Amino acid sequence: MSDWSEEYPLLAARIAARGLDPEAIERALGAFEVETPSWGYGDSGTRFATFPAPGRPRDVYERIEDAAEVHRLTGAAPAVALHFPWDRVEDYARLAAHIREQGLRVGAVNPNLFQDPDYRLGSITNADARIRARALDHLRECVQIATELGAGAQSLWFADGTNYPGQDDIRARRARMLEALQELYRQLPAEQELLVEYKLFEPAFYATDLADWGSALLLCQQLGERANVLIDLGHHAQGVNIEQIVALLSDAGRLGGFHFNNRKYADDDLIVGSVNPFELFLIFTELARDVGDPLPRLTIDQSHNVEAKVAAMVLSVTNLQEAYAKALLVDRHALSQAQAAGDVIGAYALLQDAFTTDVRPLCAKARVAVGAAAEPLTELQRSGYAHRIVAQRRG
Ligand code: PSV
Ligand code: MN
Repeated sequence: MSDWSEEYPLLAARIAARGLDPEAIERALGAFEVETPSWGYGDSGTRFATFPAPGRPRDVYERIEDAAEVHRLTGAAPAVALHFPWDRVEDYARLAAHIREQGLRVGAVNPNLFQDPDYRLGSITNADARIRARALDHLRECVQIATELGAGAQSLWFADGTNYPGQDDIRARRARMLEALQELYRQLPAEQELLVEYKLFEPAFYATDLADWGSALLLCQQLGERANVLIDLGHHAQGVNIEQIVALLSDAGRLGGFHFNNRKYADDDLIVGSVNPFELFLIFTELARDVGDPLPRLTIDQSHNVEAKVAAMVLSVTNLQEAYAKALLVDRHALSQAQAAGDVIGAYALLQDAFTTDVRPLCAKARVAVGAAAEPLTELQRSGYAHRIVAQRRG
């Protein structure tokens, strides 16, 4: 991008000509926040290989430092989502202090019920009461950790499901899940909410116990008001209209959170906005129908297998800022008029006009206003952070 400050006045005039307020949009952009995931900074891979990345963080403390660097550059990533036991430490007061000292806060706490050998046939849905009790204990432990860290949400995803027809009773599994989560909900402190994430398949290949938004919503309704649905972009069948799910859940007051990533085939966990930026834009047009609309808890949920991890996270955050900015540029008044008049092409053209606007000068201005970098990726390269961590994090 050439100098954003030269390009900005033209863009602002164009925005004002649509009857929108460029300053209000800039303020909304300045307030935009997304949580980055501690697990997105560490090594990850496929079932074929994990390639160790030079400079990768060796523990949660270094993962937090990378998250702080992403926030320093983008001004939009002030919270870090944690995953347990991956981020388990002896002393949570010390971890909380480190997070604060790095200028961050704790995002959602994510229990992990998908790796222990005990969970081969499920965690809270397992037919074995001993294993169910163990899974519930871990959920309770995460509530305790969240309390110690001052986190406001438990973000739940269950790998539970069956691989073959007849393997287990679908209804009994559902009843076991409900029983465990009702117990957890009863013990949940008032300042914490439950986010319930669904996923079509993987690792279960026949019937995932929470496979879609309907299953998750029914469960949340049975649990109570502080249980809401979390949408992950990689967790649907091909072609599912995710912005429509956003609209339905938002209208029902049941959209609790969002996991951003991008996919081409399944749960690919690629950099958000890298494959299908138009879909991301349409999702934001439903997340924010007006400038200043409150957004649900937004989190990046990606695994960076071959790309540089801090750079990948920075790019993910700026892609989100740009998608949000474009959504705020939709001329809603003209859109309603076109819709009322049955003007199919006119309505679509309004969306296309917002989507094709180069919002980079606007995002740069909003970032600079909050003390972040005009061009975060360039600044990351210039700062030498990537080289420093390679030198520091040996062994
Ligand atoms: C599962 O695929 C998921 O989307 C859940 O959110 C997990 O917590 C996360 O990925 C990390 O494995
Ligand atoms: Mn997810």
